[in-house]
Amino acid sequence: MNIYIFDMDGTLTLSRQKMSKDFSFRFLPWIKSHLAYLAAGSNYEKITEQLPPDVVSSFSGIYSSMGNVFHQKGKEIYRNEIKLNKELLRKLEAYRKNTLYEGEVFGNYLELRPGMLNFSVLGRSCPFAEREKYYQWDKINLERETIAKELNEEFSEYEVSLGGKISIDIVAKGCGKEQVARKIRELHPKDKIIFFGDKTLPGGNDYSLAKALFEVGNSQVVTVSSPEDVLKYLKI
Ligand code: M1P
Repeated sequence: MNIYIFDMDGTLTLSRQKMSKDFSFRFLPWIKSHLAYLAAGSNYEKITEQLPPDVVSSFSGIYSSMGNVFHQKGKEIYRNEIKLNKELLRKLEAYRKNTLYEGEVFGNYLELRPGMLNFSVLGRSCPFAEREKYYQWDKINLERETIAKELNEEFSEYEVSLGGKISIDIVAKGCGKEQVARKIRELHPKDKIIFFGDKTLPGGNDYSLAKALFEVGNSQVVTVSSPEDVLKYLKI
């Protein structure tokens, strides 16, 4: 039997958007007849906002906050916490203050989730149009990539990666999505694992999971650019 793992933002949905009606119509019958897990950077609350309840309940388990929280049948099974270094927080404040982005910035730029911190210079409370505006600017100016590189060099106890469109995810070393590979391999020692993610290359927040799956063996990583790619690959 194959075991499937899906990232959420950029893979099953557009970043921070609800699963489209067409996608859920085609995906729901498929997931009901397969064994699948979710491995999202988002927290559980956002997952239940973005995915319809029958899709949520069809997963065999849901790993949220980069694998630091695990839910089964709507019940939280475990959660990890993260210790934040004051110097790291000071640095993040300085990035926000000294950004070269000239558009408006918004609140909730530091979002603490179980086992991780999500940082966005733009601020998570931005309207959707501003999210796209920053994303296009960042694609040219590589602000997030530069911040992640600098933080990874300076703070060896953390791992900093790019997830969605406006933010970066910070976890304690070894406490990112790679945890999911080991947990699922323990639950399913002999089955082939197939993982779908959009940020599976170095620097992306699916990379540690893709790498860990390679290490645990008998697995495959499918890199997608959109939910459409998932449907095409699954032929549904
Ligand atoms: O799951 C991918 C990412 O989705 C969101 O990213 P952004 O708001 O930058 O588009 C965040 O929830 C982020 O943590 C997560 O990794």
